[in-house]
Parts: sequence; C-alpha cells; structure tokens
Amino acid sequence: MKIVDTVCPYCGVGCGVGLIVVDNRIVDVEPTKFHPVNEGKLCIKGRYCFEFVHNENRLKKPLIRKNDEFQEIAWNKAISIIAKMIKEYKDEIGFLASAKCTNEENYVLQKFARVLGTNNIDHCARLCHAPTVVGLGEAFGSGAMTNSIEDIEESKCILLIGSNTFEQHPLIARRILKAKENNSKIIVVDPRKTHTARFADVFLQIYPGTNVALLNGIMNVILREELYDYEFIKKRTKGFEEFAKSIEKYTPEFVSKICGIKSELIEKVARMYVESDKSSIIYCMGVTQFSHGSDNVKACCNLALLTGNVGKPGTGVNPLRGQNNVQGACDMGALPNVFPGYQKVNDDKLRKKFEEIWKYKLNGDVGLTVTEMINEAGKNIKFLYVMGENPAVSDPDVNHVKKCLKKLDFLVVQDIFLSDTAEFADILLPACCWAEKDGTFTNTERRVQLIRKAVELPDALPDWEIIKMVAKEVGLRGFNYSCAEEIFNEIRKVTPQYAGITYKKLEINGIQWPCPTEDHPGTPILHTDKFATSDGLGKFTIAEYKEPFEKPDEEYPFILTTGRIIFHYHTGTMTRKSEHLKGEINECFVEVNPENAKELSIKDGDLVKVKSKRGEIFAKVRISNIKKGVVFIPFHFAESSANKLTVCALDEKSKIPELKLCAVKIEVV
Ligand SMILES: Nc1nc2c(c(=O)[nH]1)N[C@H]1C(S)=C(S)[C@@H](COP(=O)(O)OP(=O)(O)OC[C@H]3O[C@@H](n4cnc5c(=O)[nH]c(N)nc54)[C@H](O)[C@@H]3O)O[C@H]1N2
Ligand SMILES: Nc1nc2c(c(=O)[nH]1)N[C@H]1C(S)=C(S)[C@@H](COP(=O)(O)OP(=O)(O)OC[C@H]3O[C@@H](n4cnc5c(=O)[nH]c(N)nc54)[C@H](O)[C@@H]3O)O[C@H]1N2
Ligand code: SF4
Ligand SMILES: [Mo]
Repeated sequence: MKIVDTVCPYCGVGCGVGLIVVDNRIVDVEPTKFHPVNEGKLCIKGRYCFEFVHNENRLKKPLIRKNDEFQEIAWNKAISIIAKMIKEYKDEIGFLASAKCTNEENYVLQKFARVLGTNNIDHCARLCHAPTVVGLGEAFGSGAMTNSIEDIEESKCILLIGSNTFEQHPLIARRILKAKENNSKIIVVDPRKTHTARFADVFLQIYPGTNVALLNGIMNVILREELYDYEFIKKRTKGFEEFAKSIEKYTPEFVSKICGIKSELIEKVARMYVESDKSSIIYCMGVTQFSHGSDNVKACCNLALLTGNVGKPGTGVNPLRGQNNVQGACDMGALPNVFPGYQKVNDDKLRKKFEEIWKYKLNGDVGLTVTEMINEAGKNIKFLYVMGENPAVSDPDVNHVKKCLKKLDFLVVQDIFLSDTAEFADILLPACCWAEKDGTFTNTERRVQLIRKAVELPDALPDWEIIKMVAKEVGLRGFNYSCAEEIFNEIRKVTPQYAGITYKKLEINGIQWPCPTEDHPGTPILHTDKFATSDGLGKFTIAEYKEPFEKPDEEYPFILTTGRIIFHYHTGTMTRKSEHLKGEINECFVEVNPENAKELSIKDGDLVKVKSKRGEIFAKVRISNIKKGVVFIPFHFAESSANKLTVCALDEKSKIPELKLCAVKIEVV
C-alpha cells in the first residue's frame, strides 16, 4: 500500500488529497491534514474523486471512425493520420485546450498551435471567467483573485455575489463560515435562495441580469452619504470624477425597480460594506456569464476601489476560479490573444521574445475563441483538435453546436471517456487522467501545486506526450520533452509570474504566483503597494446597466438561469461514473417558485417540458425559494441538456455567452 500526495481533480479550490493505492488501484482517498487550503477536510466530490478512475468505460485504445463505428487503431497509425491532416489543414485549424489538464499539457498544446502558425486556441475559461480577465485586468492590471483562501477568515464583511459557494466551492465556504464565527457580516446576492444564501445576514434576491444596477445603487448611497475612502482614491486610483458622475442616476429608488429589491435594503448593504474596516467581494458565474459580464466585473472593482478595500488582508475582489486548473490554463496562454504570462500575441516585442525562444516565426493576429471556432466550423475551421473539453454539452445552444461539429472535415478528441463531443470525432485518443500523470495545477488563489502519478493505465498516455508525438510526426522542433518537470522549466523561462518556481519548491504546499525569483516566497495578496497596471494606479471604469439579450414575453414568460449542484461536475463525464455521487442524484430538475407552480398547476416531482426559441427538454419540477418568474436548471445532464435552451448572445469585450439568462416556457406533460 502507498499514499500518493496530490490535488483533487474537480474544482478550483485545489484541496490536497492523498490517494491510497494497492496493486495499481486507488482504493480510497484521504484529505491532506496540514494542507493550507483544506486543512484536513474534503467535500463530497473530493471524498469520492477516485471512483471514475477505474471505471470500465475509460477510453483505453485509440479509435478511428469507420462506417459510423469506432474501431481500434494502433497509436502510431492514429498519430500519422492526424499529422497528415494537420499539414493539409494548417490554416484552417483550431485547438481547444483544457482546464482539466496540467499546466505542462496546456503549455505544450498552445506552443504546438502557435508554432504551426495559428492563435486559434482557447478553452472553457471563455464560458467562465473571460470577463474577469478583461474587467479585473483593466481595473487592477491582473485578472486573478486578489487575496487568498485563508485570508477570507479575516474579512469583517463579505459580499457574495453570483456565487453559490457552499455547493460549488465548499472548502472556501468553510472559510466564510469561520469569518462569520468571528462576527463577519455576510451579504448574498442571488435570484435563488441557495444553500449559501441561508447563511446570509442580508440576502438580496435579485432578478437575473441586474447586478450592475444593484452595485451602482450601492455605490450611489456611498457617494451620496460621502462614505468613500478619500485618501485611498486620491493616492492609488484614477478616473474617479467621471465614474462618480456616471453613478448619479442610480439612486436606490431607481435601481430597486430594476433589481426587484427594496431600496432600504440597498442602503443597508451599502452602509454594512463601508462600516467594516475589511470588506471583500467574492464572485463567480452569476456575475460573469452575461452579455454584460465584463461590466459586472468592473462594477465589483469600482466598489472595492471606492471603499479602499484592496491590497490588505480580508479585502479584495475575489473571482472564484472554477476548474481545477483554469487559472493555470489561462496563465499558460491557452487563449487566442496571449502567450504564457498574459503577454500579447500582437505586441511585436513580446512576440519576438517567443520567436527567439521557440525558434519559429509566429503569427501576430489574435485567434478565434471557443464559440467563434464552433461557428466557423466547415468555413474557416475545417479541423478541430479538442483536448479535454465537452462543447457538445457545455456550450450554449447545443443543437446549433452539434450541427457545427458535423460540418468539420476532421475532429480529433483526446479525452478520458467517450464524451458527447467524442461521438462526433474522426479519431479518439485515450488520455491519462490526473491520477495517472505528473505535472502541476494552479488553483483559484494562484497556488501552483504538484500532482503526482499514483496508478498506470497501460495504453493511455499523458496529454503532453500525445501532443509531443503529433508535433514530432508533423516535423516540428522543440517538443522533445522527457518529463513534465522539463516542460515546467521551459514555462519558467517564458512566464514572468512563474520564473522563480521550481518543482523542488512546490513539494510542500505549492507556491502562489507571482514568484519572480528562486528566493521569492510567493505572493498571497496582490496590489499591496501598487496595482499591476502600467502606471500602478487602480482604474475606475464606467459600467452602465444594460438589458439582457432575451427578455421574457407572452410566449416565453419565464427567465431561465442555469448552473450547478454540489454532487455533479459540469457535463457529468466524471461524476456520473461515481457510484456515490450518482446515488445522490442522477436526473435533471427544474426549480420553480411556489406561486408560479400554483399558477401552472404543477407540483413537486411532476415531469414538465421546458422550451426556448432554440430547443426543448424534459425535467422534473422541484419547488424552491427561487425568485418569482425565474426558473433554474443544472447543466450536468446531457439527456436533458440545459444548453439546448440557452442562447449564444456574447459579451462584446470578453466573448462570454449569456449562459445565465434566456426566456423559456413551461408546459405540463
Ligand atoms: N459541484 C460543482 N462544483 C463546481 C463546478 C461544478 O460543475 N459542480 N464547476 C466549477 C466551475 S468551472 C465553476 S465556473 C464554478 C461555478 O460556481 P458558481 O458560479 O458558484 O455556480 P453556478 O451554479 O454556475 O452559479 C452561481 C449562482 O449564480 C446565480 N445567478 C444567476 N443569475 C444571477 C444574477 O444575475 N446575479 C447574481 N448575483 N447571481 C446570479 C445562480 O442562481 C447561482 O446560484 O463552480 C466550480 N465548482
Ligand atoms: N448552461 C450552462 N453552461 C455552462 C455553464 C453554466 O453555468 N451554464 N458553465 C460553463 C463553465 S463555467 C465551464 S468551466 C464549462 C465547462 O465545460 P467543459 O470543460 O466542456 O466541461 P467538462 O465536463 O469539465 O469537460 C471536461 C472534459 O475533459 C475530460 N477530461 C478530464 N480529465 C482529463 C484529462 O486529464 N485529459 C483529457 N484529455 N481529458 C480530460 C472529461 O472527461 C470531459 O469530457 O461549462 C460551461 N457551460
Ligand atoms: S472543494 Fe473542490 S477541490 Fe476541494 S474537495 Fe471539493 S471539489 Fe475537490
Ligand atoms: Mo467554469
């Protein structure tokens, strides 16, 4: 028996786990006792995180489509066909990287794409925190969580907006509870009375899509009552005057109607937020997944700047990153506009630096995003290479997505299971899962941590090794890596934030970037003395309230919002292979407000049809404390896929789709 120290493969909290291994089988898992993130605790997904590893449906051999059936094919033959196709479609190719894969794997895939001459590389961050990268980037100069998980305990007032932390980031919720024990005030903003909302001192049950109005209303009170931090604004920010002007019209009375919240409550929250000497904002998908997602993020930043709540313990603007390694996949440049370390592809000086290190001429045009690549399928994109993503379930308007996938000349899917997207593949490649390889993940608080191989799956390969084989077969130089650490050492050379990190330093507890030199201990809190912007100042930006893309009307009278539950993860490829998690719940449901249920004459457990302009699904009714006029469906269940209903309306700046809001009707069946 051995215990292998590694990290949970599910969410961005990045809890430490020990995998208990007997004869090449993981038989159990234990939380790492003195781990700085989870301190010896796990949530239910972490507790059963090993159950999918030995599932009989794991992809074990490369497969090729022949006459609409998959047949086994040898690795060398599969790689040779893929390489031939890549040479043929070089200018019409796109890559989806993966926030489930390691930093090393994402680094190698984006390098491969770029050396081939394309910046068409993106991943699920586009559907997730793309507005964070834009909004926080513009205001503070860095699109990452400003403070640390441990530090949340220090806060005296926590504004949780659009985050169901208790279900989606449970080991961060534990810190919020600890803060509450220390008399911190908790404010929750959500259209649903979630598990998180039950712990709130003040719960603002708003209409979906109205965060900007609410936040501007809160700031209107702070400005009107002169409760802002004058010293901080003067010393550390710019753009205040213009911003303050833009807030004048957002009186609590005005926004009250938009948000569906009493104006007194807005005033109360504004005073609560400024009265504490350490207030922090924690946000997630209820802020980002809108056609105005970047404005939502900017409004959060404005509130922190206005009250001087940045750069100190217990404060900050804290986007909770979702996937185990979505922070890392972004850091590694698995994005169409930046190289590793957020260095712009269209900056001649920076591109030259990468050309010198990689020894290839590189393309300076920004590439296509996830949704753009899918829309261009059959047009400018003929060949798509998907490593560890499942867009046939996770993208908006999946009926459209599936039509697009069919238009591709060639689709390669590299996954650990036969996902819904894999069904459309021409070649399927079996990848090792996290427990079968070495590498690093970067969690939501920028903590880079080692993951370690615990077991072997004979014919599968780590994702980086597969890309290395393809790159070599295409005839490219610079991919002859012998291990994950060798790749990491190249990452350090090109990524300033990671320059001082070594595998040796990561052995205990990991390191939080930025870590510029080997003797640097890492950075738990950002922007303590100056912001990461070019002039070091925090920037007030203007965010006006905009109406959503699709509003309810007579035919489609309900607002649909979508999201998650604690027991399942995204498209369910992993959690729906776990006996314990499946045992908790394994079918779709739709949350309906009791008054609406009465009007529709439906009761708990009834089967209904939910329909939007794009598609329809069946789901069981769950009567809940959701805002009247709003319904909620989790997107985990492919057979009644919430994304058949959602709309692909994009935020202009970040290109995130409006996954949290569209109009639907409910029919009794
Ligand atoms: N169990 C589990 N945990 C996960 C995941 C998972 O699939 N399952 N996924 C991970 C990933 S990748 C991510 S990104 C995170 C997501 O974590 P969260 O963002 O916390 O999860 P969601 O359920 O998508 O949405 C959060 C809340 O936003 C609310 N909301 C909807 N519209 C609005 C609005 O207009 N304003 C406000 N204020 N709130 C609104 C919803 O009602 C919902 O309760 O979770 C991570 N953790
Ligand atoms: N309606 C609606 N849609 C949403 C959202 C929402 O809130 N509402 N949220 C969006 C968000 S925030 C996100 S992050 C996306 C997530 O979207 P996706 O990333 O597409 O969803 P996952 O199910 O996490 O897909 C990961 C895939 O990687 C595979 N995999 C796991 N480990 C490995 C590995 O080591 N190697 C390889 N090669 N493959 C691996 C899994 O089997 C799975 O097929 O969904 C988005 N879609
Ligand atoms: S909180 Fe996230 S990282 Fe921690 S055990 Fe749960 S799913 Fe895993
Ligand atoms: Mo996400």
